[in-house]
Amino acid sequence: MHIRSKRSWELPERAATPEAVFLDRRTLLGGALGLAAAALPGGPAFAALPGEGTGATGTADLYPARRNEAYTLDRPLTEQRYSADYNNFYEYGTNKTVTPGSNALKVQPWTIKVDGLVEKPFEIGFEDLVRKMPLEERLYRHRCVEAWAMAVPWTGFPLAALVALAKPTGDAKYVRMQTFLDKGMAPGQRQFFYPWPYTEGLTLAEAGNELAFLATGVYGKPLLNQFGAPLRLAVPWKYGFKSVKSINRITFTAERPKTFWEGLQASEYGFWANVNPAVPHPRWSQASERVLGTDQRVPTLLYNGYAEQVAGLYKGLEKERLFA
Ligand SMILES: Nc1nc2c(c(=O)[nH]1)N[C@H]1C(S)=C(S)[C@@H](COP(=O)(O)O)O[C@H]1N2
Ligand SMILES: [Mo]
Repeated sequence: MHIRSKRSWELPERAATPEAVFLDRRTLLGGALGLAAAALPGGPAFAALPGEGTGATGTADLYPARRNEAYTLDRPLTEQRYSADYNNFYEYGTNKTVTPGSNALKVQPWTIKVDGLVEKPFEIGFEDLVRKMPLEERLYRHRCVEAWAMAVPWTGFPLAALVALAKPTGDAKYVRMQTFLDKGMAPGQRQFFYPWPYTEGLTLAEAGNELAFLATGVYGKPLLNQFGAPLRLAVPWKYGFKSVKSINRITFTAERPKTFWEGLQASEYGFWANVNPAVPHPRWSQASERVLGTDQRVPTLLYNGYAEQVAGLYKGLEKERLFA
């Protein structure tokens, strides 16, 4: 993989329109793959989708899970053919076309390490963990800091249930979540200037909020690789980069974890990263967003529309950089 003169995080969206992305795919992918990609944009919604089937983890019998109707949307769900073909997953490249590369992600077996300030550190197999957890489906919005957005049906369980299983000690204040580190499985991790492994974190209060969700599935099936199989975070009131993919380590700490994006560009991507249309990114406005699969731009909402559930978390923290 070559190093571009302009790094990808210097642009809100490298390809401004879906059309440009599809053109890009056709140029990038030759032969049989190119043919498959070319068939995508106009194809039927649920046939021959990118990455289909690669997320199978031995838990397929758990899907579809019961939908929790408490989580409603103000917009239609984004069709899978759009959301599954426009992803950020730097382990598999810095453009939005990560699906072919993410086939290299091996999700079985998958072990999650739970450590740090807990009663007793442990490791647990992904399948064992999922079978202990109360799976449900939730419709969530997702707002990337680059100003594209989607609405997807995640299946998973509250992060609070994992915290309860981990039993953090009284000293723990934060939960740090990390992606695997394996250059062989993720060519993007050979790019030395990134602070791998991808790391994110929340305060324990945020982690205990009802909206904080660990997703194991999407569209009624186990997670496709490009969505961060087998286990990814979904914190819909924050910019998308907080929702770390392919988690294999969860650590409870007293210190605020240093995140991947802080390590890369702290002036632009902070720890809190709550969505706020009134606070622009240093290089672009956050006032509106482009909805994947449409050519619409819609106004962005404070906390991405979830203020009622989360605004209380930030009382007394007004001096923090809550919105960047
Ligand atoms: N490990 C890992 N997690 C990640 C990323 C990444 O590059 N690597 N990108 C983040 C960003 S910027 C966004 S917007 C979302 C994208 O999720 P999606 O591809 O499922 O839409 O994943 C987040 N989690
Ligand atoms: Mo993002």
